[in-house]
Amino acid sequence: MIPSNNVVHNVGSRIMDSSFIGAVTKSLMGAAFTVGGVIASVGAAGAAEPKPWQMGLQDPSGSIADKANDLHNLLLWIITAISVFVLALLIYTCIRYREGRNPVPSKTSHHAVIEVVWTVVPVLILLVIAIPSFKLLYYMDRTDETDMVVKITGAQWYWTYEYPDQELAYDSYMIATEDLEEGQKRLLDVDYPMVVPEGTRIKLLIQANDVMHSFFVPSLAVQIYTVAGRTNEAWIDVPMGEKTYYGQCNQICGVNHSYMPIVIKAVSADDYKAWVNEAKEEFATLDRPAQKDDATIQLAEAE
Ligand SMILES: [Cu+2]
Repeated sequence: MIPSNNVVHNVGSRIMDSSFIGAVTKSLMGAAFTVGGVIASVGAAGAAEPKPWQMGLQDPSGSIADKANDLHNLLLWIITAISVFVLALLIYTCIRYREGRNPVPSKTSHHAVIEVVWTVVPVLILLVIAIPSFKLLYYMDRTDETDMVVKITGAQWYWTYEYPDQELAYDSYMIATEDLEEGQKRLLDVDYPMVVPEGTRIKLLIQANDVMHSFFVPSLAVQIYTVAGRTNEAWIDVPMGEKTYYGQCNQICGVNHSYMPIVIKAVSADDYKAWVNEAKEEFATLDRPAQKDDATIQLAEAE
């Protein structure tokens, strides 16, 4: 028996969490500090969320996000160098070979050396990009070292979190703008966040109840589609420190797509135990209205 809970459900709008120009600026400045793999790590307390007028990515949390951020910074250096080089070449050509200075244009149509260079150099650049990309892809694909499992189900328009080891499940709805309390974030805070212990690696089993959704938490660098009838797997590396990570569904999933935010709350191990006990009591009396048609869900246990 997996109990659950069902509360208010509401509206809001999407928030952009990054912009390209901002990312370039920030990363160019940030890259100087990140060379050598040193990432300015985020403060232990607080929240990972989009900020008004934010430029650049959210601060990375955990090993996956650190690596993704490093790759992003590397790519920005490369893409910036290529863009500057091409622009300089264009400007030089326009000036040097303008009609006034160069009235009789060259009729050259082949140049073996140049052709070899402009084929080989891009291949080398792609190789330089591919190696860290594949390393990251394999790193974030799966891991055997997870400490616990959370099963996440996307539904129109809320999330269901299930802790199979704890026999605990509940729904998570956005808090309506009119119901917000002091300090709560509009369009981002939810009634029941996904609570996890700090410093854990968590396997996520992700599926959908109806249409496609996407579980996206930028600061943890996790984004995975939820598909009905299929279980996708991902994992997150929640670092030490009590912190709240905000995310959103980022697959257009219907009229209230913008109103199914994700909140992951990392707490200390003791607080987590206390929360599990409380949650078991709180959600035990409720049935599972959203998923009453599901067969009783039997999940694989964490290794
Ligand atoms: Cu959705």
